[in-house]
Amino acid sequence: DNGIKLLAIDLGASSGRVMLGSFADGKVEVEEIHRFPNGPVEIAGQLHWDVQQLLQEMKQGIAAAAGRYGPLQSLSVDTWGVDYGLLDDQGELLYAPHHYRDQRMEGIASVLETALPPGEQFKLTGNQSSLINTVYQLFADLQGNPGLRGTARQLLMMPDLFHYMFSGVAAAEQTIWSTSGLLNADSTVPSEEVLRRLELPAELIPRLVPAGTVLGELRPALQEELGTGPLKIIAGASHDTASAVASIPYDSGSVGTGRISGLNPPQPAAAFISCGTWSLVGLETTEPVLSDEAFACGFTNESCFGGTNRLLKNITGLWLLQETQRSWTEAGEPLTHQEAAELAVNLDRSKADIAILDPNDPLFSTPGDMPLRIESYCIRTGQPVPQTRAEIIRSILESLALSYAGTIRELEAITGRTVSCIHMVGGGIQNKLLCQLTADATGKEVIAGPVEASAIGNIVVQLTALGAIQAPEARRVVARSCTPVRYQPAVSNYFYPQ
Ligand code: LFR
Repeated sequence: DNGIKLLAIDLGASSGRVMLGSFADGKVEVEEIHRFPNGPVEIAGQLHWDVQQLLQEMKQGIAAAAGRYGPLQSLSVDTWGVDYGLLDDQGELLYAPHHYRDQRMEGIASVLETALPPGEQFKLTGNQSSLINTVYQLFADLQGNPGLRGTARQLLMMPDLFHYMFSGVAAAEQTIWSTSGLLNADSTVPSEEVLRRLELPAELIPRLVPAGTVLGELRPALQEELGTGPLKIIAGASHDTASAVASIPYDSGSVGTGRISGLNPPQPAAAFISCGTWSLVGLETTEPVLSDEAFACGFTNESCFGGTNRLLKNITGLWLLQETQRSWTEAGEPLTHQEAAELAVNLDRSKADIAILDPNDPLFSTPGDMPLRIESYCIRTGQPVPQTRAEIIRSILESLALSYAGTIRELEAITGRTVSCIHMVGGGIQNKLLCQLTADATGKEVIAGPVEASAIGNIVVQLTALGAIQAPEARRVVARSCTPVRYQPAVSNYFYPQ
């Protein structure tokens, strides 16, 4: 038996990829079929998604996979959270969807927050308020262009939009919608209170479906154009972070209620860090955690495959390094990831002079000359300005590790659970120094893998939708398929306070 072949399309911050997933003998394998750029496009001073170009690239990848491997069973797209497109009454896109790093929300945030303060947003939706959230973007769009109230009929989150373009079926997949700030804290229905308070049209939200729902088939015209045969379009865990967390090979004993229980000591928990452009640091819990403490520490609650909750904090991640490298490349002196890691490892480990950055400082959140911004951050905070490339990289990585450690301590305090180990997944774990520094800074074992977390999570969720495996098997399939790399915390640790 040749097993099952399907496609996972993962649209990330720097590139999009069409990946072939193969399932045979209880294991999954992933192969990259087609990779293409996915940066924001500036149009008249605002940042947008290049939807048509992306569709074209995805089609190219699908056709290539079908040509090479024959019949494919299904396809599912995952992307980062919060972004969306608006459709008119003909089902046409009204305009190129905005990219969340666009800055049009800044002017209206205070108006929104007067009507619905961040603390209330958190209690109602479980989401930490953030200018990038769908709720802020939509509010800004409707304020800036009131005519949209007459023309917009449906709001599709980006994976929903691509699934709609492929299948003709519009639905709201739960994990991606759980990043919107528009759903109840359990992510099963829109929050009527939020919609009412902000005067947002409830009709825009399509029917919600859980991760792992077969929406329909690839439209016949596309089947013909791409030579695929009947291919199922699946709403998977279409938020890339939900897919990444679905790929973590821990057992279900790690999922606790998230409530501090005075009676039975709660089970130790495995925490996760999904490492990419963002670092998502958290714990999986059975219910949303809506305590004042969770709010005050900046945690958010999102939905996982299988209906569990993800209590996590968004920390600006390898974005800092990516933008730094982009600046160097533009200056004609590119540095590869590999070189970057090696350079930094070779630095003297006496860390007294390393500047520590707050990765979430607003200074770092938009595209720009990162080395220059790091310099001004250090001057502002009275720290030594890193002088060499190695020092800049080291400063970024140490800062990330320190903020992970602080977040893990907060998670322990908020849930009353001891974090026993940390699963790191995603492209960022190829940076071995970051993994080791994370073990050192937290004092916990780091279990790193899989690297292709979003793609593998996307694939195993599709397998459940196809009925090839049961949901609880998904993580065991990943565990059989990938061998993680373990990092022990350094024994003598003079830099990180434990
Ligand atoms: C990671 C991610 C995060 C989300 C951020 C913005 O790629 O999806 O989970 O908070 O991007 O959408």
